[in-house]
Amino acid sequence: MPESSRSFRLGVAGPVGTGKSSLIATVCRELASELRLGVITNDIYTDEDARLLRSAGVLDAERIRAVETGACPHTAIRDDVTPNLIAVEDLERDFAPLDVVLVESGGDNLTATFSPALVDAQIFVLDVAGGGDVARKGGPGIARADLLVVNKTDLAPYVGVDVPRMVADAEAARAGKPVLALSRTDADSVAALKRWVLEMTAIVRGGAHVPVDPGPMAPHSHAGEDGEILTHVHAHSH
Ligand SMILES: Nc1nc2c(ncn2[C@@H]2O[C@H](COP(=O)(O)OP(=O)(O)OP(=O)(O)O)[C@@H](O)[C@H]2O)c(=O)[nH]1
Ligand SMILES: [Mg+2]
Repeated sequence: MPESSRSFRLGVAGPVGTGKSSLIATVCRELASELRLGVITNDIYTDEDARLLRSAGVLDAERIRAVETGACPHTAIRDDVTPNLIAVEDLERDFAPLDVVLVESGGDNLTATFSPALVDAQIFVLDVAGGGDVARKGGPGIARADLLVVNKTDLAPYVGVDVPRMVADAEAARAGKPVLALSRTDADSVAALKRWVLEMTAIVRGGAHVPVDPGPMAPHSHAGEDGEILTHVHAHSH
């Protein structure tokens, strides 16, 4: 594929239910008139996220495609990224030229991050409902994603979380990389997210951005389909 038809590939990862699909819907709503967008979702067993995004009506339904990973979400976004790369390249070919393809990871735990072989930059999404101390727990996404989002700040009073404190904890874990307190009900925070995506798009287009691998990950386990526990380590060469 000629270089000019390659989009900026932006990953969105983070624990289950923190608002990854909602953030992608917000980005589409805010930027679909300025940038040519596509979306790839990853779910283990379903295309639920793709259907949710299509029904949000923020982007042409054909520009939103699902990869059913059938396995550990880490595998699909790190170790065997081929199905995702094919999905991204198909989308880029079918709707050429695209400016940005957003790739949503299957929701998982704190350790899942994208391989730089799949995305150019990545957002890691936490939410206040997961607890104010989550940012202090660290992990590769929290420490080294290109942007860390502390989402659903509108819920902070209900779950007893001090947002400035949670943001300060996150900043302390990130050596100067940005942290954004976000709520879809807070227009200023949505504008800040939009600015970050536009700036990152310009940086990646300009060739000045070097994708960074936030890994490595800790060994972890998953319950298999029949209930057995699968423990495995992802080996990576850096
Ligand atoms: N109050 C509030 N709720 C939000 C916000 N963003 C998302 N949500 C809600 O959080 C829930 C989960 O959002 P999703 O966007 O589906 O989260 P996800 O991370 O994509 O979830 P998985 O893909 O299942 O891991 C939904 O009920 C959303 O409506 C927000 O800014 N404020
Ligand atoms: Mg989702």
